[in-house]
Order: sequence, then C-alpha cells, then structure tokens
Amino acid sequence: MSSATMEATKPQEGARTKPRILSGIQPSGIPTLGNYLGAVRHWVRQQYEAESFHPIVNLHAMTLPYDPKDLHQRTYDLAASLLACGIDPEVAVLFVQSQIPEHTELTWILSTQTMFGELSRMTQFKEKSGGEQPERVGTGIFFYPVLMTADILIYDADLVPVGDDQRQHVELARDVAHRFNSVFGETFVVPEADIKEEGARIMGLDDPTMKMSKSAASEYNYISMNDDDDTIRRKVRRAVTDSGSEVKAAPDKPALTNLLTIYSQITDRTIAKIEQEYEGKRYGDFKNGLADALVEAIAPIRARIEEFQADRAELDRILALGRDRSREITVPKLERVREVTGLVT
Ligand code: AQP
Repeated sequence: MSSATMEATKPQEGARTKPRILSGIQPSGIPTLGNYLGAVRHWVRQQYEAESFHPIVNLHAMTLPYDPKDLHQRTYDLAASLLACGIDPEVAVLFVQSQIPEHTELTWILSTQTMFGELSRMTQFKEKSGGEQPERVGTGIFFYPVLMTADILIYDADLVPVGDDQRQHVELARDVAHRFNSVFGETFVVPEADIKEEGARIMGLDDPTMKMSKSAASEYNYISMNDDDDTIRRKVRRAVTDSGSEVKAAPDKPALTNLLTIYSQITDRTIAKIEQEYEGKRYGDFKNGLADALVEAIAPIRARIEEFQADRAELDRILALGRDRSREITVPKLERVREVTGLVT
C-alpha cells in the first residue's frame, strides 16, 4: 500500500469525519450465511463510509471446549473468509484480538465496573451454559461480555453493527461506559448497536426456532460460506418447511419466513416479489430457486476463500498491518485509562 493511501485511511484521534465502527467475529468455523447476512455483508458495505475495526475474536472462541490446532487454523480461515467476502484490509482494520494485549488489560479494569447480576442475565450465557451444573460451566463463558465491552470501548467505537443476538451485549457495553465515565470522568465514547432489520436473525435450516450457528451440532443447521454447490443444494433440499403448500412468509410459518428472508437478502429482492414469483408453485420449485441463488452468491466467495487460504504469507502480512493500525489507537487509550484509574505504570 502506498503511504498516501495509508495516511488517508489511518484512524485519526480528535475530531472524526467518519463514525468509528467495531464489530468482531469468532474463529469457531467458517462463517455461515447467518454471519454473512447479519453482519459481514454490512461491514463490507460500511467500510468506505466509516473507520472500521474488525477483530477476529480468538479469545472469545476459547470460552467453550476447543482444540488448539483448530483454533489456530480457524483464525487464518476466518481471515481468508472475511477478505473473500469483501473486507478490504487497506481500508478496514482486520486484526487478531490476541495480538492486542490492551484488550485483556482493559477487560480486567472494566470488570471492576461490571455487576455480577448484569452478567447473570445475559441470554447467550444462559443458552450456552444451558442444562450444565454450575461446577461444569467455565467462567470464561460467563465473563466474556466484559471482554467484548473492552473490545468495543478501547476503540471509542460509535457504532457496533451486529446481529440481533448480540444486542444485549452492546447494551452492557453502554451501561459500563456510562458507569465508568461517571466514576472516573469522561473517558469512553458510549457506543450504539447498529442492527439492520433484515437478516438480523437468520434461523437454522433444521430448526427455525434456533438461530443459524457455525458451531451447531448438525451441519444441516447452516450453510457455510465455503460450502460447495452440491452441499448447498443438499442442505436447502433438507431444510424444514411448514405445513401447507403456499410459499408465504407469516408468523405461523417460521421456516418459510426464514427461507424467504434468506432468498430476499441474497438476491436483494423483496419478499413480496419472491412470493409472487412462486404463487401456485410447490415448495420444491421454491427450494430449487433458492439453492440456485445461493450457489450463485457463494461460489465466487468460496473460490476466493481458497485463494487466500493458499497464501499464508499474505494473510500474515494483512494481519500484521491490522495489528499495527489497531495499536495506534489502543496503546494511548489504555495509557489514559491507567491514568484516570490511578494505576502506577
Ligand atoms: N444466525 C444469525 N443471523 C444473523 N446474524 C448472526 N450472527 C451470528 N449468527 C447470526 C452475527 O454474526 C456476527 C459474528 O458472530 P460470532 O461468530 O462472533 O458469534 P455468534 O453470534 O455466536 O455466531 P455463531 O455463528 O453462532 O458462532 P458460534 O457458533 O461460535 O457461537 C455477530 O455480529 C452476530 O450477531
């Protein structure tokens, strides 16, 4: 990159001409269509109008049992996937969370301003620890919203574009920022969640009452952004549908509503238009059309993922660039936090 480009895109402190955006993703597998439609696609669209920071949140991915080798590989696979989806590393700041030690130090400091009751109410914690005896639930899964709060506040992010499932965590970040500012003086920007209505919650293909998740037990829950054409078609064919035969979105048709939302989001057409196209046709016809649209959208992304995966040196270069640009913000910010909290350094 030329130094002129670097200068133009370097995050600047002081008066901002563009909003600053922070949104991360866990390297717990190749992103799903849910991650893409709910988050990544918006990041790609917003990157030229904002100062965007996108951490690969590998510390978050340690909160459930995992294989170290997988975590390492998946960090690179995720970088490849985000680049393939259209994140421009010369514009947006793409980096690995564990390479920025200021995130973890700030986590500790913010934990002193976060209440036990607040963390106990997080629905993701309840879902992910559901059914387990407290003795068997790792404290990381309980505590990780504090790390997420630090991820956001250390950049003084204005906006946090996320899927609907993360709304509660952004609320927590806001509450902690307010509390910290009132105790220690104005230090952090209070961030806002930026949740796009359409695609905010893509549901599982095998169960439209659960969200689509890359770590779901069944591969028929999700479509990965590197699934091959046959896999995409098979998964769409196996997707559950509702009783009846009409291709229509309705509150009592959660499966059809989900499939129509996906179809509409991936083709940039309204649900009403798609319903019209399939009026009087069968679910099978609708599913074939949906599978075609998904194959068309995902095949070029899959090809680019493979290209990036084959060039580890380029991925390392991109992630080092992201690390350095991030630390231009995080090092002085943490210095200020240490100062206002009375820490001797
Ligand atoms: N089903 C979804 N619909 C819309 N948006 C979604 N997101 C996740 N699932 C959906 C959004 O994707 C971004 C990155 O999420 P993440 O990987 O950091 O964590 P997650 O929300 O826990 O996503 P997964 O796929 O369910 O991961 P695992 O299986 O590892 O827990 C976030 O903005 C999220 O809102």
